Amino acid sequence: MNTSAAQTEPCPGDHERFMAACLRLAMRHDGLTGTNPSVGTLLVKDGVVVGKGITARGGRPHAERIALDMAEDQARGATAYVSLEPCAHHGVTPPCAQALIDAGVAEVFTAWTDPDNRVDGKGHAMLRAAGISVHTGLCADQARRNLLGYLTRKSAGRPTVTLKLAVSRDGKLGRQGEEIAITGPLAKAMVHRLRGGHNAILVGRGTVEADDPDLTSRLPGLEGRSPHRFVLDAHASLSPTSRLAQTARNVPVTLVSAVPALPMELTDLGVRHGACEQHDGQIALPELLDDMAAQGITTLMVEGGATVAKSFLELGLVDRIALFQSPHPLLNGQAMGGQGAAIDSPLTQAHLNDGFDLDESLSLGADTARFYVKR
Ligand code: AOF
Ligand code: ZN
Repeated sequence: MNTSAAQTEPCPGDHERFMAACLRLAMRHDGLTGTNPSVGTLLVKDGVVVGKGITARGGRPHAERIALDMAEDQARGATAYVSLEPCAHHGVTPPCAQALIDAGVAEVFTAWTDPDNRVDGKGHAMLRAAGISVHTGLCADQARRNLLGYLTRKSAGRPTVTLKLAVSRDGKLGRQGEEIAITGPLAKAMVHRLRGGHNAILVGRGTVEADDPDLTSRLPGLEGRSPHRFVLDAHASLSPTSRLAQTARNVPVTLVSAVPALPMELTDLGVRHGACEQHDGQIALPELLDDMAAQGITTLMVEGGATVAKSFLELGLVDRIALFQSPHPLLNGQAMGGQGAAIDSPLTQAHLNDGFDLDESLSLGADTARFYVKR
């Protein structure tokens, strides 16, 4: 028996392992590739990785090109794992499907078909027509979760929306007009990590007034990943001394406002004006999200407050929920004190039961974090 051949023949578990590695690779450039999705590619020969690539910052070159350049001649006869169907179109770069064919790759595994109408199955078809054996849908669930921003922008023309809520055990978000820390330092660090994985973050004017947040990502190594900050501020009344206004030169701040122009003291600080449509005196959220998608924003995190969260939920605009929960009730536990009326969380068990699946659950010290994905 030829044992060495048997050892190098990948088993189904290996294919999944390589694709999982590919998906993790792609995540490194999430939010850094503009309107292009961040894709990962591994080229594997005799069980050894001979090439790897991630869609470059800014969106080009594509992942396959980078992996092929690394592998050079070793790409011949190799197996390619690509987190998204290789492109079939002549865009800014030549088609990756053709590049894989030209390099002599023998077999291709992909996790998801590219919904871009210039690709949409044509990449797979080109590879098959060239005699390459193609397997699609490997690790598809994980790929869908990772690509959700890109997929939502392609299918619904808007960014994917993560609603972040921090609630006390009795389901309160805080108290009117007061800054209360509901959850502890580990949950806070996780929020900063989440911010770093989104292109944009949005809050209502009331949250800025109550908390004076800066909404940046301040974890070591993620300082450069702070998202574009949007404030729903119909009357453009953001204080020039707020942390947001004071840091607008370093990390962009846009006031979404119905006024024709922002006050000069805000524009002087670098605060941008986002025009908006209004419906019944309220900022029209679907149109705002369309505008964001047109600017290349694929992932948006909504961080409060209760009214903004409620509007997003009611309009069915929430794709993911990051729910942080403290074990303490607001009224009796460590978060007690203060005089303002308690604010109820707009998220109900009925919302979760009807529309979301629990994806992941974590303990963060005494707090818990639960991540839900729209069904
Ligand atoms: C791939 N590999 O790494 C990425 C792909 O403007 P272009 O020419 O860069 O094309 C953008 C489209 O390419 C994008 O909408 C998506 O369909 C695909 N992205 N394809 O083969 C990659 N990022
Ligand atoms: Zn490509």
